[in-house]
Amino acid sequence: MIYTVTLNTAIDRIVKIRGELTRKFNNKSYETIIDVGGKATHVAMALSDLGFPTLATGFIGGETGQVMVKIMEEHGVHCEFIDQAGDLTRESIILVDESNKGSFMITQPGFAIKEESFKRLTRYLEANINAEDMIVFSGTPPLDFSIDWYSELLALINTKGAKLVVDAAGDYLRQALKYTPYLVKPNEFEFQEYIGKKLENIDEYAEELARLDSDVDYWVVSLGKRGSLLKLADNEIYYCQAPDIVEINETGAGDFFVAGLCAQLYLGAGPEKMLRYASAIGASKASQFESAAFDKANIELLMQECCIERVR
Ligand code: TA6
Repeated sequence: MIYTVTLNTAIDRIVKIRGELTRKFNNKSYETIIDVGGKATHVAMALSDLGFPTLATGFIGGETGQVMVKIMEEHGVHCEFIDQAGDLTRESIILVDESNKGSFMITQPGFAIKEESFKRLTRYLEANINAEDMIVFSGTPPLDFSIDWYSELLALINTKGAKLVVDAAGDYLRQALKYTPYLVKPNEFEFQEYIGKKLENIDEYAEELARLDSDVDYWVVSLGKRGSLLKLADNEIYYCQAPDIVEINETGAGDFFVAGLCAQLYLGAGPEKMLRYASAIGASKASQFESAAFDKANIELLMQECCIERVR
C-alpha cells in the first residue's frame, strides 16, 4: 500500500483571469473552479487514477475538508483522515492569467492541530503501517506543528521499516533527513535553501548533489520546466529534460511528479523509467487548469519526449 500523509490539507480555488494580472487594476475573472490542494493529497489522487493501491490520511476540518474528501473519493482514493471538530481545512487561492508566466499561489497557514488529533494520527499509523508499505509525507505542516511531532511521525515510520518519501522544505526537510528517507524531492528553491547556495545550471546542481553525504536512496530535485535531477545512493546522477508542453497551470505539477516517482519505485523500475514517467505525469498536470488533473492518455507520448542523460 502507498499511504499519503497530508498534515495541512487544502482546497484550491483556481481563479482564471483574462490578460495579465495587474496591480491597481480591476482584474476580471471569467471562471473559478474548486479542486483538491495540499500536496500529498495530489500524490494520492494521481496514484489512484493510475491504479495503484493508495490510502490518504492526515488532518481535515469542517465543510472544506468534506468537499476535499468528496473530490478525492470521486477519483477512487480511499480516504481515512482525522477530522478535527471546529476547524476548517484551509483554502489556497491560485490565480491563473493569460500571460504564460505561471500561476500565482496564495496559501494559508492552516488550523493548529490539537494534541488529541495528533495522537489519533499516531495511533492510526501505528496500527496500519507495515514494512511493505511506502509512506509519502508532502506539504508544509500546519501552524504550530512542532518539529518534535513531525519527528515522532517519521520515527514511527522508521520503526515499522516502511519506505519513507518526503517532499518538504526548510527545517522539515532537514529533520526528515535524520530518518533515512527512501526518497526526498525538494524543488530547486528548496534545494538551494538546503545547501545554502544559489545554483544556475545543471552542472552546478549535479556537483552539489554529488557532494551530499547522505543515506537517502533517491535524491530528486525538480527544476520546473527545466526538468529534474536524480541522484542514486551510489552517486550516479541523471538529468531529465522535461517534455515541452503548453503550460496552463503548473500548480500541483511537482506533486504529480512525486506520484510518478512513487509509482515506479513501487514497481521496482530503474532510474530512467522513474524520471521519464514522473516527468510525463508532472508535465501532463501542468497542461491542465485544475490542480489535480492529468491526461492519462498522453503519458506514453510525453515519456518519449523526455531526454535523459547520465551526468555523473
Ligand atoms: O503543490 C501545489 C499545492 O499542493 C497547491 O495545491 C496548494 O494547495 C499548495 O501546494 C499547498 O502547499 P503547502 O506547501 O502550503 O502545503
